[in-house]
This record gives sequence, C-alpha cells and structure tokens, in this order.
Amino acid sequence: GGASAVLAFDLGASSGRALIGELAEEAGGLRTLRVTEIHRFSNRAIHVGDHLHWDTLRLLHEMKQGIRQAFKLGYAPVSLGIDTWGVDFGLLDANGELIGNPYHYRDPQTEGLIDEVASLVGREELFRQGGLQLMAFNTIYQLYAMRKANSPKLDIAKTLLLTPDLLAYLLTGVRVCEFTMATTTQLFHPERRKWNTELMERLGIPPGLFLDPIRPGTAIGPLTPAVQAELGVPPVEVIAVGTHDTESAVAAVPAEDPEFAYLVCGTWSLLGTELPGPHLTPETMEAEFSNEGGVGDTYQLLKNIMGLWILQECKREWDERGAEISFEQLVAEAEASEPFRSLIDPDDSRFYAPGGMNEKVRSYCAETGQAVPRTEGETARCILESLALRYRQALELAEGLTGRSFMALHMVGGGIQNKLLCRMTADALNRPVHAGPVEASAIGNMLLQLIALGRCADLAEARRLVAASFPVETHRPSGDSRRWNDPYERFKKLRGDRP
Ligand code: ADP
Ligand code: LRH
Repeated sequence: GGASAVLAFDLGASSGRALIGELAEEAGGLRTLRVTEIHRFSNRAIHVGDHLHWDTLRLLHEMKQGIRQAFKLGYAPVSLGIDTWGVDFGLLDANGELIGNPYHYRDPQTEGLIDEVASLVGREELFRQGGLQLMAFNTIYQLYAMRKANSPKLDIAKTLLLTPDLLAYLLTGVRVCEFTMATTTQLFHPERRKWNTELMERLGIPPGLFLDPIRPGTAIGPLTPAVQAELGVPPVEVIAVGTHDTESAVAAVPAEDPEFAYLVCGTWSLLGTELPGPHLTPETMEAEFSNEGGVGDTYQLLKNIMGLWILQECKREWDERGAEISFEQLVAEAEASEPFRSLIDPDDSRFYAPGGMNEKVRSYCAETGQAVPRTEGETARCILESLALRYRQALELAEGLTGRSFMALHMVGGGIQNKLLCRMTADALNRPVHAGPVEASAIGNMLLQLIALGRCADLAEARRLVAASFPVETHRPSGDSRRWNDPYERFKKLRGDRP
C-alpha cells in the first residue's frame, strides 16, 4: 500500500467498481501495475413516469463507500479518477445545485430526432461538424428533445456537466469539462477542436452551458472539506482522466503495433482503431463510424455496436422469472447449442430499448424466416454468433476506411470473460484475438492518473506497463473458420445494404 496508490472509479451501464492501482518495482527495475478491486455495485436505469433516469445520488453514495473502503483497507490513495459511459449529463442551476435526475441515454425522448435534426442541418453537415455516427442517444438529441418539450430545466440551467464531470463536481465542488467526454456530445467540432456554438444556436441549445474542455490528465481539485469530514479521509486529489470509459479502455490496450484494431466489449461493443486526428470522409459517414477524442492526442475511429446489452437484458428477464442463470452457465448452454441456427442484426433498432428482449429476438428470427430460439442456450448462441459476425463486418469496414490491414484484434472489457465469444470472434475474423485486460477502463483511468502525477511518461509507456502487468490470452482461429463464411453471407443479407 502506501504513498503510491491511486483509486479508479469505472462506472459502466451495468455496474460500477472501485479499484486500487499500485506501482510495484520488480527485480531488474521492471515496473508493474498491481490492481485490486475494492468495491462493486450494480447500475441500471430507473423508470420514472415516462422517463428513464440514472440514480446519480446512489452512484455518488457508492463512490463514497469506495473512498471509505480504500482508506479502511490501508491503501491511502493520493488521487482518484472517474470514468463513465458517454453522452449523458446533469444540469446545474445558478446556485450550483443539480437540477432533477439526469436522463438515461435510453430514455425514449430522443426517438425520431435524428431525422428531425438532420432535416434542419443536413446529415453530411451533422457528421462533418460532430464527427459521430448519428445515434439517437448523442447529447445533441437529448438537449434538442428537452428544448422541444419546453423543459423548464433548460431555462434555469447555468452549466452542463457530463456524467464523470458531474460526479467529480459533487466530490470537489469544481466544475470542469473533460475533452474525451466533450467529443461524445456531437456538439464539439472535431476539426476546430472547440464547441460548435452555431449549431447549438440553430437548435435552441444555450451555448453558455458548456465549459472549455480540459485535457485528460489534468488535476481538478481535492475532495471538499465536507466530503473529507463525512468520510474521515484526507484531501485526496481528483484527476480528470480519459473520463469516457471507452477512451480509458483504449488507453489500456497493450498493443505493440501502433496501428492496432481493438474491440471494447461490455454493454456496448466499440470496434475501431487509433488515429492522430479525426477521419471525416463521406465514406466514414456512410460506414457509420464515429470519431471520438481519445487520450494522448489521439482520435478513435470506431463503430458503436449494440453489444452484450441484448444478452444482459435477456438474462435480466430470466433472472426476474426466477431462473437465476449465471453468465458462466449461459455461455456453457450456448456452447452446447446448435451453431448458426438463427442470426439477428444486433443493431436493429428494436434491440435498443430495455424490456421484452427475449420476445424481440424471437420476433426478429420469425420475421426473417429463421428458426426461433427455444431455450436460453439457443438464444445466447444466436446473440453471440451474430455479434461475432458483426465484429467481422466492422473490422472489414475499418480496414476499408483506413487502408490498414489488421493481423489481429485486441479485445478488452467485461465481455472477454465470455471466452466463447472471444473464440467465435477469432473464427469469424479468421484472425487471432488477444483478450485482456478485463478491467481495461479502470486501468486506463489509473494510467492517466499516473501520467498526471508524473509517475509515467506518456501513453506509449503506459501501454508497456499494461503489457508487463496483465496476462493476455490469445484465441487463435480454430482452423475451420471457413464454417463462418456462409453464415457471414446470411448475416449481411439480413442487414441489407446497411454498413
Ligand atoms: P459495462 O462496463 O458496460 O457495464 P462490462 O465491461 O462490465 O460492462 O461488461 C459486462 C458484460 O460482460 C455483461 O453484459 C456480460 O455479458 C459479460 N460478463 C460479465 N461477467 C461475465 C462472465 N463471468 N462470463 C461471461 N460473460 C460475462
Ligand atoms: C460504453 C459507452 C459507449 C457509448 C455508450 C453511451 O460504455 O461509453 O462508448 O458512448 O456508452
């Protein structure tokens, strides 16, 4: 323990966790990062009336428990960092108080708004000026929805804080806007590298809400005296890391080749590659890829894929019916089920909203003239094979856009605990999959703290530290990956011409 520990809070859409990172000197001067999980809590959407919200105050409470626990266990972290899912935000009033409960990005308020905003601004302009795949959850549509609903919250709001900045504010009293999260709003101009105030004005979004972005790796301030007193802890420094979880995860990919391909695999699947700047060609727009600001002056060219959300939701239903089936069991049952019996397009919009997921999978299969999954195992197999095929398509698109050829795929995130999915991906791609680390977002979060504290020079050194510290499991294609070619053709047909 002692003076070198840092604390990372990684909040995903399904769970939040607190992890301690400690730099250790090994024999021969090799440094490694030792990571210990000290607190974990569930996170989910709360239905209130017609809306879906995050339980922000409970998240704050759980973070406080994490800080308390870090000191109770004797780690005495010198700093802490927070990374979360993208796009969501809270609004502060003139007295600095949080206005209402922040919306969950799956709130139905943004339905149909991509087309509406596109008819005002033009699709090409929206992409060129925002850099992102046009997805209904992007902050721009959430704010436009509030404006359309004449939300009084928007009228009294003085400052908008994206989720990690909001949580940091509740702990420090300091308001900042961290760059990587700013780039998930679609209101940040990727070429000018500043807020797109003209676009905000056109849509009735008050530009005054937005603070100038700060670089990942900037100190925010210490815990407030009130928080210190409540928890009985010293003034730990809060550092703005790569506060978008996806960017923290990419920072922790232990790749040697700078032109690597990655898949951040959790609730969402983000497949992409790292570039020095945004890639805003018409082809990129057509392929529906995003340009998200990363740490270390990078831009991430990536595709947002619906991901394990679909399986998570099916499991939630089975659990609620009393089946209480673990992910391990589900994976075993999927493995024992017939291959390629039915496929879905994971990015079909019906899978986006929570609830009724089993029925949605069945109806998708029935409507497309396929066998309908009958068991948990068949359902899981259908979802996992479909995801692996979607990863192949996204990887091929990324190669087409960048002219790069990827010899392998790095997979990180909670989803790699599903080794069946890793093996399926290796087979579908007919390329090796390097899986690890699982807790990439939390580790990337720690790396940015270490850089800010001067204990690690830069992103390249940070990635070498990850490579030296965590095992990576390589899944090689099984040799009969040709079996995946016909299903891939079937899969592409299901998606029609869509990229
Ligand atoms: P997020 O950060 O978006 O909340 P995670 O990166 O924690 O998501 O990944 C959660 C996903 O990981 C779950 O939806 C589940 O599919 C998968 N997962 C978690 N634990 C296991 C496990 N033991 N075996 C297989 N899959 C798992
Ligand atoms: C993954 C993620 C992803 C999207 C979504 C809202 O956790 O951050 O990059 O932005 O959540």
